[in-house]
Amino acid sequence: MFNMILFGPPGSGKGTQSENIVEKYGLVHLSTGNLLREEIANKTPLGTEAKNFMDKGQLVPDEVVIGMIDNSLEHHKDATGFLFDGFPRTVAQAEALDKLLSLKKSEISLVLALEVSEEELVKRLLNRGKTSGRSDDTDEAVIRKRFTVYTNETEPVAGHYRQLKKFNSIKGEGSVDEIFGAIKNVIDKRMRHPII
Ligand code: B4P
Repeated sequence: MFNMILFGPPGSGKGTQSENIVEKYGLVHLSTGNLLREEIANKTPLGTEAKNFMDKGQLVPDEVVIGMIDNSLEHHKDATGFLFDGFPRTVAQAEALDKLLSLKKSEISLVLALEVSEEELVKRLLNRGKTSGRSDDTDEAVIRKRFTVYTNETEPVAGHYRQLKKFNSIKGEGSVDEIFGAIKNVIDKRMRHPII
């Protein structure tokens, strides 16, 4: 199996590039953000709870997102690999993911981070907020709060995978095609030289 994590701050292009990666490499796309927004759209109790956190720019509790990922892995037993987008966002989520995969005799093959400056991120998210209807993208204070949460809770996940020698990063600014070209180089290299 080839399992990768697309990593980076809110608005760095994870959702955008995930579409390209999934199409080219046939991985199953698991985006916790999309799964949570589906729960909200379906007005489930989980969605109602999650919306309270998301609208404030906070993370949804670990046990909620870990449970969602566990269910999704079970639903795709025949997958040849997974692309995790926006997950894990805390070290506890990363440890839980490593455990879930090891139960399936698998592991993370690659973590790839997209690096984008904060000013560019704010511009992209406010721009998306104009058309997406996403309530977490319309208020600059909420966007800035998401960056603080990212620095405090999510950045340490990079250290977790750096220690395991699985962490790589590329510049996430430029055209979508240019960035996808750089992503393909890293993935192809890792597929040729897996970490054993
Ligand atoms: P997510 O849905 O993961 O969203 P995101 O981080 O805001 O955005 P993403 O990075 O995917 O956006 P993209 O760059 O594609 O999370 C939303 C919320 O859900 C979180 O704040 C949290 O509350 C909750 N949540 C999700 N997962 C969780 C977890 N594991 N644990 C706890 N809580 C969780 O797109 C951004 C914009 O940039 C788009 O408009 C796009 O068109 C544009 N763009 C992309 N690439 C570009 C480029 N190269 N140049 C210019 N613009 C570009």
